[in-house]
Amino acid sequence: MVACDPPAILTVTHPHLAQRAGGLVANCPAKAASACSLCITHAATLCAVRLKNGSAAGQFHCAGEANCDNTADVEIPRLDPDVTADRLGDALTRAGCCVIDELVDRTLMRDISDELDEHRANASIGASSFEGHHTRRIGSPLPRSATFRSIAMHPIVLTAGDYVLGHATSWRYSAAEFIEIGPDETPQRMHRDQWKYDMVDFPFEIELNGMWAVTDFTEANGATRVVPGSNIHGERAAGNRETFSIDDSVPAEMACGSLLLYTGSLYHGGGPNQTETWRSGLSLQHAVAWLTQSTNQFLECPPDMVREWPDELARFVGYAKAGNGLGYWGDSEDPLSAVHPNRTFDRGWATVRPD
Ligand SMILES: O=C(O)CCC(=O)C(=O)O
Repeated sequence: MVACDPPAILTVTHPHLAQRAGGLVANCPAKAASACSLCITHAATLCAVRLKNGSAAGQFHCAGEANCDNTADVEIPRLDPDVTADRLGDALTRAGCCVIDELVDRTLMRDISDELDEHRANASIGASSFEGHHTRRIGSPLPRSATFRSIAMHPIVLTAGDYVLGHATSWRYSAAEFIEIGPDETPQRMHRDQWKYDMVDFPFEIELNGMWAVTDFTEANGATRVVPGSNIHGERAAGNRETFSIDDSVPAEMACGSLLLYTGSLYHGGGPNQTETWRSGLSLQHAVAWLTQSTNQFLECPPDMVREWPDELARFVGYAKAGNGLGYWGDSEDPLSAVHPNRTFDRGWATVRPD
C-alpha cells in the first residue's frame, strides 16, 4: 500500500458527507496513479477524512487496483416499504439510489395516469435525442392530479429528503413530470440531474430525485438506467465530466407502484424501449430551498389554486421562507399570506434552523 505523502486531509462539513468519505478519498493527489475510474474504495493511497470540527471521520485503505471491482458490483439496493430511515439513508449514501418495491397500490398509479389523460394529446414529444424523439412528457402533474398531490409528500420521500438534504435549512419540491418512453426509443445520455445548476461541482448533495413506476419497468421497455455508486465517484472532484455510458448502467426494473429514489449526483438516464408498449413513469425532483426550482411553482401552482391545498403541501411547493432571508415578500411577509390573505402569519426573515 502506498501512503499519501503528505497525508491528504479532506474536510467535510456534515456528518452525512463523512459517510461518503470513500468517494472523497479519490480527491487525493495520488489518485492520479489509479486507473480505476469506478470503484469507491480504490485509491492508491491512504487518506484521512475529517469532519470540519476536527474529529476523524474515517480512514480508507487501498486494496490495490488488481483487487478493485467497479461499480457494476454495487447493486441497486432493494428496500421494503417499511424500511427504516437509517437503512434508506445508508442505501442512498452508498449507492446513490434505491428502489422501494411496491410502495403504493398500482391503482393509485393508474389514477394518476387517468387524471393526466386529457393532457396527453398536448404533451411534448422530445425535440432532441436527450429528451427522446419517441418520448412524451406531460408537465405540471401536481396541479393536474389530485392523486399525485396525495402522495407528493409520501413519508418515504420526506425521510429520504431529510437524510440527503438535511444539511440545508430546508428543502422542497422542485418539479415533476410524467415521462412516457415509447416503442423504438433509444437510450438517453447518462447524466447527473444536478448538472442543470450550471454544472457546479457541489461538494454535497443538492437534489433528491425519483421515479414512480406507473407501468411495470423492465429492461426491455425502457426502465430508468442507473450507475449505482456513481454518486460518490471521485470524478466529481475533477469537475463533473461525463464518464459513464449506458454500458456502465443497470436497469431499475420495478413493478408498478414502486419508487426509484436517487441523488442529484447519480448518473442515470432513460432506457431504450424495445417493446411495442409505452413505459410510463412519474419523475420527481426536490432540491435544497436556496436553489431555484426546476419548474416555476408560483406559475404552475398560483395562490388561488394552492388555497385549496393543505398548508404543508403549499409550503412544500415553495410558499415558505427559507435559509437566512430567502423567500419572503412585501414587508417581510410570509409567502403563505399571499395564499391566505385573511390569516395572520409571522413576519420577518426567520430562518428555519435556530442560531
Ligand atoms: O425517463 C427516465 O427513465 C429518465 C428520464 C431522465 O432522467 C430525464 O429526462 O432527465
